[in-house]
Amino acid sequence: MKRYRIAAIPGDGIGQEVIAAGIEVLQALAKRAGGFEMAFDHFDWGSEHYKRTGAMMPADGRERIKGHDAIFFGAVGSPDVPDHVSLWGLRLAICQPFDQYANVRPTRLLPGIRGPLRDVGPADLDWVIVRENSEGEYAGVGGRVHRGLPQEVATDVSIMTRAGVARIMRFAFALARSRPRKTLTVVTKSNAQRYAMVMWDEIAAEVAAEFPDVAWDKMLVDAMTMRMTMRPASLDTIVASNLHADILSDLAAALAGSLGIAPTANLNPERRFPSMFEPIHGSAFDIAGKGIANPIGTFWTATLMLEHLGERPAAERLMRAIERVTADPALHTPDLGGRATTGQVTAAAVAALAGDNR
Ligand code: GGG
Repeated sequence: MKRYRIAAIPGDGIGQEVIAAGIEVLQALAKRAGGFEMAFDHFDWGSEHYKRTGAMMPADGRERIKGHDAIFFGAVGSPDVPDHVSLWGLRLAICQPFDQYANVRPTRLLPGIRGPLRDVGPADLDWVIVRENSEGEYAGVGGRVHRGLPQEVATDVSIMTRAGVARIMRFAFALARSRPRKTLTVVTKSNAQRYAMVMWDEIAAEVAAEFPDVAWDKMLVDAMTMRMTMRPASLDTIVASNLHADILSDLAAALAGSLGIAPTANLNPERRFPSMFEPIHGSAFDIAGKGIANPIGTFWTATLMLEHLGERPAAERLMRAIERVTADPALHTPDLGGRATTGQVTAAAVAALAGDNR
């Protein structure tokens, strides 16, 4: 019997509710699927920890989770802590030192969910966005001088390295190759950003030569928003810089019905460090504590974690349960226009797992 040790970091707001739901479903799945167990170690890091101690996580935080098989993360962000403090103090403080450079964001129209696009069905919207997750606009390079004075200067410098761009391109081309359509769209802004983004394009073309069986094209990020909306079926795998992909994946989630269903994996593909799995959504303080957060994004995220752990049949089993639940509009939470609670959706997922005899 395999036993996985998972570090659970629910974080802020609805992160608490969806991670509890995710653990309940994963434990039910492990029991149903057999062959593996999951042991969760709980870490109370986040904005409350910051208010108590002055840090989002302890100084030895990464040391305490670096031996785990995976990290199951909720959300970060609180109305009474500046967003840049909470984001850099927790999510990015894990992603960047653990070199989780490939952020993978699948988007599909799940059964029973209608997106806002007219005449667009599940066959027309089936994407994976690959977000460069270690540098670019999130390099953390910059500063402020002469604070508060009329001559104040502030910079955020986007850093792109040949090594960083080449590895995310290789990852994205390989992922595109593994999907039936073998198609990759490289998002850029090299008309306006004439140094790093031009290098980004050049490296894309160089890496493309290693993948002659993958068809690829290039889109300016502004035009990409239009293509995603007007011609979704023309897209399959997409690779973009840290910031561009962050924005595009919110659009993708909205086009697939709700941010509440969107999953993500922060991968260290070489497995030198644990990878981290989280729903795309943030802490959503407006609905925190009301019991109406959509746990589907976390359940889908759990399938990505299972795939990473090598438990593909269990991941497929969980995905079938998710699709059974979303197919029933009575089990839609308010973000999907329904009235179901987090608890009802979770119970339905557990029941769907129990009833799956495959
Ligand atoms: N679960 C994802 C999450 O908590 N995101 C918070 C956030 O503000 N993210 C911004 C970013 O990562 O760029």
